[in-house]
Amino acid sequence: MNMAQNIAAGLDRILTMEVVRVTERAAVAAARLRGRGDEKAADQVAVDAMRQELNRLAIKGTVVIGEGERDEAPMLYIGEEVGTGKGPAVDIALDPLEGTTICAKNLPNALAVIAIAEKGSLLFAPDVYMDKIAIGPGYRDSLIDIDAPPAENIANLAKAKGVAVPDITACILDRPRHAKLIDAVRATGAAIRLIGDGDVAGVIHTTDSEETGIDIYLGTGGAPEGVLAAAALRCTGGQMQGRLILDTPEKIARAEKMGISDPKRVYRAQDMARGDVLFAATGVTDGNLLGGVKFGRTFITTHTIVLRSSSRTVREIKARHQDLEKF
Ligand code: VTB
Repeated sequence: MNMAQNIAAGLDRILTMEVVRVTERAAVAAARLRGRGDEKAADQVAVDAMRQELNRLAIKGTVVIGEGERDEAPMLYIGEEVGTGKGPAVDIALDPLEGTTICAKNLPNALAVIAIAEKGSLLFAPDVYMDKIAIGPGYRDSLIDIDAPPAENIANLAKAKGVAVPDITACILDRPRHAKLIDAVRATGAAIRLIGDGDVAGVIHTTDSEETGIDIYLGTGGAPEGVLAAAALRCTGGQMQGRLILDTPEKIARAEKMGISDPKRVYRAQDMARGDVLFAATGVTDGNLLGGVKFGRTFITTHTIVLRSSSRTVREIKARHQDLEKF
């Protein structure tokens, strides 16, 4: 396939390199406010920085997963047009600071995240909870089932991985709503890594279990974070299932307005992020997969992964920024 055909077939390849700046910049801005106990301020600077950089990209972008509805979020709201307007028409899902509390406490795995996909190919998810289950690549299709008991999923995974159940580690958000789930997983003998926030990272961590020690992600988190994680998994090859939790008539109506007619539908990663997808995440705080931003005397270091679904390329970019003025 030549370059022109490649572009016609999906996203512009050049974007893969360009998008890095967007998450790098947001991460550096947020990192300056690590450990200050001010979640809002950290989020705000990340949003400003991401938006500025995003508006330099040669795309005709529409934010589909962003900071919120137009009336509640002045910037990077759902529906906002971003980019220079000259370039491919794309959908964008973003979270300039995934894990605002993590950043405010300077704990592991806060990220600046973005996914770019062909127009109309990202799930337009309402800001409700989503039940999620995810594992990494290399397993047969449908090894996991969101409707099966956790013990069954964990036993199937252990068997497929060729290890004993106690050698499996599940990542779960530390929330009272997960008490039963946590008990059920512990009853199997498997280990749990409880995380305070940041389930985009939690899901992504399943894709490199050797490095992160996480084999499976279980539990409910934000639906927008589910779409972002699905975009990453489309590129790395893991499996994910998600179901929106639409437990009130108001939420069902909200979802309907966004085009969701079956409130009980189970979405796989490929249903949440279709077609060609680009995904980038830069570490804000040190984490299992990505190092956090480091402020040196003469340069700033950032660590980013950039993924693309059509080629399944995983790029890690460690950048040394010597022109400190730009931040
Ligand atoms: C998760 C997590 C986010 O929200 O999606 C979580 O990834 C779910 O909501 O970092 P609750 O906090 O209500 O459980 C965050 O923690 C914050 O957006």
